[in-house]
Amino acid sequence: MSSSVPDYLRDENLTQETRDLFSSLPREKGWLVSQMYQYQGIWHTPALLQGILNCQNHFQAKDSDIILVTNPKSGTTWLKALVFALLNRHKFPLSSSGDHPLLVTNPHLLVPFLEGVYYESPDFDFSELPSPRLMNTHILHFSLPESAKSSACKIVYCCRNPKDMFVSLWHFGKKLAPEETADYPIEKAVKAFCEGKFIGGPFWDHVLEYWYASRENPSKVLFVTYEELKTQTGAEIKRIAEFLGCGFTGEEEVRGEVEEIVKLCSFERLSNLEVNREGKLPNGMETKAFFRKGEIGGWRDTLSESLAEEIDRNIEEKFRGSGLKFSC
Ligand code: PAP
Repeated sequence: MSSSVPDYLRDENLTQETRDLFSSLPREKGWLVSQMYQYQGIWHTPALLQGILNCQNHFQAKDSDIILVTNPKSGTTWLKALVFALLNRHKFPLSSSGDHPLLVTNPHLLVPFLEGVYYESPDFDFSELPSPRLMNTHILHFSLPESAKSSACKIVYCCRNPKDMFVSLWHFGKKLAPEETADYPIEKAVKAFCEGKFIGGPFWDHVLEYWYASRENPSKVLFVTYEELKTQTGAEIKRIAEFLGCGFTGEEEVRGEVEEIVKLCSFERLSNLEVNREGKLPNGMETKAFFRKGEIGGWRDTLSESLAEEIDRNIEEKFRGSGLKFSC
């Protein structure tokens, strides 16, 4: 793989136990990675699977924890920024936002990615994080560490319409690993996505598990969408704050705190910061890779009508009867 490929797409640092487990798992040659493995129903890169196993074995959730969950490319970076800003609005006031951490630090460095950290530093001490601990993951609900399910910790799940998510991942992969993805036609990738044999897939299992969990236990799991975040950002920030038990006071609203968070975390603001244009994460990934278009319906310039219809048909079938609809 080329040197720009982040650690979590490699297959180094795997324990012997994990290599043994791999031999019993279904495997496929995937887009972007030479091998993906299916574990607890989801297709993973070897490194992220190692991270998930470490996380399942070692992570102990606390009642006060907040875990942000997404499918890759569904709004992770944005959600991290929004929730970081709202939780820390007293510590880092928004009005004097000239020195706000989000202006000088990429959101991924402010909110640790559980399986990524557990892959890169298996001994990382999460107990050192300030309370409430704010973390993110792509782990399926079923596969979350037991304590994350049994404790009172809060989960905010953000879902994005599958065509935009797929297209975002497609471009991300091409940027990250141009040589490895060059000969892989998009038709084949759409087919794999619709069969569920795509990194992080099946898409529908991931989304539906959290969708049903949010309906069964609305005080534990909050379900938000990228599209609603985009069209009514302020209202969604308030909804997330209420859910997390740190709703805005009337005075804060009058002072315009919600609007300050909307502005600070907007695509335009974050994507133009030096740290997000020129920066790199410790694993070598360029921070600009997390900011592309930030639009609803941006899939139109990448997917042909027939590929879009193929995804639509598949999604319609998988989500039928769930009560969850994708509008674009
Ligand atoms: P990750 O799961 O790998 O961390 P994630 O942040 O979910 O990635 O996805 C990046 C997408 O979010 C990009 O979408 P696009 O490819 O369709 O453009 C990126 O542009 C978008 N994004 C990043 N920050 C923001 C933001 N502040 N507002 C809206 N969209 C954003």
